Amino acid sequence: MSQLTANDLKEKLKKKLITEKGVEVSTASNKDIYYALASIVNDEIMPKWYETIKRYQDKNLKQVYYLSMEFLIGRLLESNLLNSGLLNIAKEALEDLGFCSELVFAEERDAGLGNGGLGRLAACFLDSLASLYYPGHGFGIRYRYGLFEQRIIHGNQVELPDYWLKEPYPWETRKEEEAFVIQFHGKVHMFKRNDGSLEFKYENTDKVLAVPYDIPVLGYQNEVVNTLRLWSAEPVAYQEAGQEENSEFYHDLDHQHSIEQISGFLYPDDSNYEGKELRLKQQYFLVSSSIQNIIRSFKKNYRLPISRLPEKVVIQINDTHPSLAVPELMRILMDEERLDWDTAWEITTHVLAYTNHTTLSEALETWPEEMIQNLLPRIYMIIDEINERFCKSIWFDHKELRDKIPDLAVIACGRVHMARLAIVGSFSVNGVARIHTEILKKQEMKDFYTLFPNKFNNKTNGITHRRWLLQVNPKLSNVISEAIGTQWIKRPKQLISLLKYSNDKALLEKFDQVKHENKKILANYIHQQTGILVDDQSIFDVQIKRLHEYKRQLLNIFHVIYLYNELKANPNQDVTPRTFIFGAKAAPSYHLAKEIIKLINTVASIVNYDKDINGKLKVIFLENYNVSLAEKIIPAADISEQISTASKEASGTGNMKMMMNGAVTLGTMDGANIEIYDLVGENNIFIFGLNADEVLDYYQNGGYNARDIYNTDDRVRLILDQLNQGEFGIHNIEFKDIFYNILYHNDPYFVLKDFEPYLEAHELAERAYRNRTTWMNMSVTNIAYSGKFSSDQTIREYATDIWKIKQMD
Ligand code: 26W
Repeated sequence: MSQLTANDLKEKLKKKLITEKGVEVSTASNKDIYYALASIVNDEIMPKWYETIKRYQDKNLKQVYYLSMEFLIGRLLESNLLNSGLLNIAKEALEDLGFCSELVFAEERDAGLGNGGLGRLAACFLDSLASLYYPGHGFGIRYRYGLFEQRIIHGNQVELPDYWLKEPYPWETRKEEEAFVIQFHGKVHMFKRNDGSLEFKYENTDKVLAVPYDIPVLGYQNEVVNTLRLWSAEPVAYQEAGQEENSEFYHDLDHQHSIEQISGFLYPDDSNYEGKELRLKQQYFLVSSSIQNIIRSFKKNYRLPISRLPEKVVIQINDTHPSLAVPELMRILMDEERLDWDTAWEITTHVLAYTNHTTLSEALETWPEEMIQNLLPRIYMIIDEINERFCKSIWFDHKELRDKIPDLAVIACGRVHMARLAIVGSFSVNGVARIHTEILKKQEMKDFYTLFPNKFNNKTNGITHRRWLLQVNPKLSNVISEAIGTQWIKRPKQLISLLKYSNDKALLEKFDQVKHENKKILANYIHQQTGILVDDQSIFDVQIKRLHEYKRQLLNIFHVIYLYNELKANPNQDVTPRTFIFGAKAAPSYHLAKEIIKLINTVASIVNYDKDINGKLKVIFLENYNVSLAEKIIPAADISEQISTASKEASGTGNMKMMMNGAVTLGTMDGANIEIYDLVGENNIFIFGLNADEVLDYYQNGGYNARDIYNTDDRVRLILDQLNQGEFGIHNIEFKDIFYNILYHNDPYFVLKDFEPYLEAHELAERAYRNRTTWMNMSVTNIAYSGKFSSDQTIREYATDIWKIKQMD
């Protein structure tokens, strides 16, 4: 940990400003200060980074590599200060110099290199790996454009490009000399060598250079600095491309542009798989550069025969997006390391492990056979052989599954099924919450579970409590530490000691005060952003996540419309004022999701300005939901809305973040909500609605008729008619698709079915909230149990059960 004092830091800042920027503190901008401070932190980091790499090498430790198309790391200055033990003195130094630390931190652009849960999980995992002294590193893509920036214009989502690299990014180091060449297209020729082995030669391939940019990943005050390596696509030098210096090819700007496009932008869809060739190129680009890198490091560091790769290397693939790792590792082992098929297969299937993050069928990746064949001819040959051998093994060794071969084959009906490829090629397949893993085993991957029962295991997700509690909620962290000491920071499960105080009125009041202060801060932010005044004494009811039908933001806004209708009918109703806060991006091509955003904003524009309502109800849609915005909202949440149609949300992680900050969950028995329920008990959570079995039963056997509810429930009919008849101040057709989806497509996500139980859950919550002691007791109980969801716990489980890696001592 750094020994710097606030005064040292001030001096260093002054010096940096002069030497690197030529400005004095008195004239420095927040941005100048941001860069100067980042540079000081980097000076602290660099020697530790170098030391960490050396120590891993000296100790010969097995390494884990986390391959992911997404790393949603957000901002780094504040978390790097926190982890290097400099945050408090930095805040003090900045204040002394007349700067507001928050404004300085806000100068950093979010690294939005992810869509949502899967990308943020990868970032939390890196934090835990480093904090727990594990030799673990991330490999991803350095997209020039991250997830789009969302603006709301006249209630509609508008997408703007996120050119986050417009200004220099102080955390990355370009390592040109460590680049690799990646090959696409071309022809493969097969030759027999004298020893009978096969040699594959490529002709006319398109070569692309993968240049790494390294970002340090700091452990919490433990001197460890791991690496997140992001690949950037560039044209290769003409010599390497086999071209003349002044050839047309090399100077063809279109060609250069098409290469750079490979790391050009992040695909903004986290639900619908899109079969675009560029996406496939991105996937192979990530996989090939990372695996080449892993093999080179293995050879350089361990000097062991390649057959011992599984002793020193394990690769976790984050969903199926990097599942070309299976044939790519096979290719390198066979074509470059000259191993035979069986030996290569033995190694591959002991190095790769696969995590599944969704059971939504529309998200399951399959690629047209010809596309892979044309883009990656050698890889296609290998997949074809994997498929053939796998199908044969079923035919001969699992006769009972012969009929199922079309549903199991890696290549079927002209498409390559990536999840099947990942399962066959990995030694571990895990789901991300208990119920999710059970659904994989019993339904989605049932036959694979029969074939490989030992591969399947559960690893419930987690979140880093360092960012999501210590950093984002310093006030709450202080009150916790005053009560139970600071040990929970290194051992989050010790938050459980808070239970002893869950009836201590004085302490509960302190928690209440902190929540209220956080709500005031958020209320100010809301005012600043939207011009709307919200009552900081009202219940802050929060739903923040990607917009998707299965997540049911629609159910939430229907409830708001219901409350509004009730208040209009009876303005003097004695209700606790409520503020409903939404944050959500819709995939640009997801029409219905965008219509739901428009509906939320339309309801907001009516409710917020209706004098009859007298401020008892407010609806806030905060635009551009991202990691930094989550950090502002979560500490202020009272109610955490986790209302997905049961069976659909693999885990959820926002549920854990809000719980850890003292919000009480109102949700369905889905994903990790179930595990929250098991811990806190039925009195400390509001559960409603269909459970997963009931939902799956309806899907299989029918029996649900949404129109019956429309016909019999006046409250529901009123809402739907208001949508359909343009009561919300718009012409009739605006929300027709929502209306049709519910009544003509039979409400596929059971919004109407769960409507009444949802109302009841809200009524219970409102009643509980009125009794401050009851509520704060619930809130503190949730914080107490939340340590279980620290990603430290999750990473320990991955490390011992799957990766078999050791902490550095
Ligand atoms: C091919 C398009 C695509 C892109 C991303 C399909 C699917 C994805 C991800 C798998 C979607 C995702 O982020 N899933 C979420 O993963 C979280 C971390 O495990 C879980 O907590 C969420 O429940 C799950 O929806």
